[in-house]
Amino acid sequence: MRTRKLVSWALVAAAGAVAVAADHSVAVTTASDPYVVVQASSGAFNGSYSVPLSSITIINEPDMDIFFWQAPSAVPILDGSTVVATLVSMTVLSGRNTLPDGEVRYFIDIDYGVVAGNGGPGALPTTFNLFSPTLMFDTVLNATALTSATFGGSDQTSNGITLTPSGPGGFAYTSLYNGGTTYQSLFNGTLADPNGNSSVGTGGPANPVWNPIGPASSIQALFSFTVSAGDAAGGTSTFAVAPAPGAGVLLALGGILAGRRRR
Ligand SMILES: [Ca+2]
Repeated sequence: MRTRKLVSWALVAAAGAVAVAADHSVAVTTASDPYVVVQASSGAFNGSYSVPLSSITIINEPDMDIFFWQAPSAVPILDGSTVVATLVSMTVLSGRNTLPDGEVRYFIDIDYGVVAGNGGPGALPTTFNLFSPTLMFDTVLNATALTSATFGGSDQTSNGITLTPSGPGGFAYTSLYNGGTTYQSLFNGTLADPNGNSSVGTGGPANPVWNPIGPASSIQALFSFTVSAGDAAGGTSTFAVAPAPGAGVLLALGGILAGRRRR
């Protein structure tokens, strides 16, 4: 108990940014800096909003590492003094959690809403890129992963709405691991409704399952899409990685007792 407390204090002292070298008795989880990046572009205007790691809530405990940021209010995304778009709301929760049975999970949860700029005289659409942090951790040798997400929008200008995916491969949502390998891409169809004050939306997959991905040491998620001028869009997602049952748990906990307790 005493040793674990000391290690935990060492993590806090390192501000959660630098891994404590070569002590594999405790899992070390870190998040990239900046923690969140939101980009918006419309016509000739490009804006970006970044959340530095120093401004988020970080909790390091033996059983968990939590990284949390929530937009305190609507945030304008600016190009100089021009408002390109608005980040209406956003919450990004990530980290390491230990379930009651001792299983360790790494996860990134995202929840956000945006409104496209009105586009000026040409009423141009706005393209958004929302990047989660990269969450880094001690390698899980036999990892499994799961993604679930929703994506949609609503017309705010009484002339219908169009949501066009614009991420890698033409998808609106992508979950990545190990620095760039795609785990899952979701939402590759344009969502549109020509009617005023209409809403469009989709979710997927309907029944997410854990799939084996081999060794994993980092995860990230991103949304990329284009919204018709002045309209709203939003989404939610969960991306989780856990050891395959009966395999990685021993490595994660560094002891065989936990394995014997598994039913
Ligand atoms: Ca519209």
